[in-house]
Amino acid sequence: MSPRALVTGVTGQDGAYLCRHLLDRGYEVYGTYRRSASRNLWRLEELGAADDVQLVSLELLELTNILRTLEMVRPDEVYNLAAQSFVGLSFEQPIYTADVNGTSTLRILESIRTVLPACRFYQASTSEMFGKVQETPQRETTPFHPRSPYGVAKVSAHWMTVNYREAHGLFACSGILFNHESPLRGTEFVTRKVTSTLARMHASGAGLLELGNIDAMRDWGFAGDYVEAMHAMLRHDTADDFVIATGEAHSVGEVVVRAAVCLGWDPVWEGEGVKRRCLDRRTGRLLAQVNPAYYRPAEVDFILGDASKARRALGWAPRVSFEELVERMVRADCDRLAAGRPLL
Ligand code: NAP
Ligand code: G4F
Repeated sequence: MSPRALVTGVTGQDGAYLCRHLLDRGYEVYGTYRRSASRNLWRLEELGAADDVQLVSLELLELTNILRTLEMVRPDEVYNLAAQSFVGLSFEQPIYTADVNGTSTLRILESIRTVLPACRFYQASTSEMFGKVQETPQRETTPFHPRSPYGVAKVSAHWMTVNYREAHGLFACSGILFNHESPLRGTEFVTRKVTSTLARMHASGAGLLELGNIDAMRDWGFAGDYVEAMHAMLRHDTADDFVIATGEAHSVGEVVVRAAVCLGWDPVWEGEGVKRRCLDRRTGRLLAQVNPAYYRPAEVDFILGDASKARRALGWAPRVSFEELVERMVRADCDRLAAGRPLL
């Protein structure tokens, strides 16, 4: 019989890539989405997975909904990817974020313990838990110091996952993933904001990219590589926690430069502080500028992961480089525009 997976947050970036990965390995995949006026399956469609995933309506805030879903699907593996995943919004909606990202993980763990204790569980944890970093690079043993309500909620979910493993013997893993991007990334996240805005500016000859902290450094990888690590964690012989990262960090400003080069511009950042601007050297065209409105109340300045435990235990390593990742995202946005498709 095919193994059966339940993936929460199937309309999101990672949900789509993970479904594709599991389907390709013979899984029967159930994907949860939350009901809305219009279904949002474009990512699954782009990966050719929309017709093969069995869709289940699930609201993470509703415990009875989680219990009924587990009883109905009876999965071998649960991947909890659903979350309010935008760090910036968590400063405006801290209580909602704590409930969805923190307490909902507890709802799922308690439901698994009650209904299906043999089921394996993956929690989508994050490098945001390291926040104001206590050592560099960050590894599984690095103490947490989250810098946003998002990060705090994810720390709570991480420790609940560890606790249900230690207290109740659940096969529960926490994947501490550093930023991972793709052509399916939401346009509110900085990499895709850059590639979609610059692609539109390139096609139309007008517009301007406005950003917040362009000095923030992230360890950026490709989402398609990272979902392989999620699956490997649940197929490992023991439940454990793993950092997943590339081990290479780049600034937001570098993302802009790389994307602009892919579009044929010759970009250079000039100026100081909030007056910084990125120009095309050849034409003098203003491509990007800093707008303090995009600054966050507390920032994660520099994160860099050490994934050597995952490399050793799971045989996992990233394949797509930073340069190739940005190029793929720019190309995908240009192709969408050329085909008259919206940049969602
Ligand atoms: P994403 O694209 O924003 O997807 C989030 C998913 O969660 C969407 O399907 C969303 O549904 C769903 N969701 C949100 N609130 C919900 C609720 N109350 N009930 C049910 N579903 C809900 O995020 P992602 O980039 O794929 O990330 C997947 C997970 O990994 C998240 O937990 C995120 O925090 C974590 N993570 C991401 C990264 C990264 O760099 N991408 C790194 C570390 C950890 P709608 O489509 O209806 O909004
Ligand atoms: O792309 P971001 O919004 O991602 P952030 O905050 O690192 O969070 C993402 O990665 C986490 C893993 O570490 C995930 F857990 C989380 O769910 C999400 O997927 O911002 C990246 C950096 C930040 O320092 C931000 O201040 O870019 C900076 N930035 C500068 N200007 C901007 C902008 N971010 C956004 N979204 N928009 C800007 O205009």
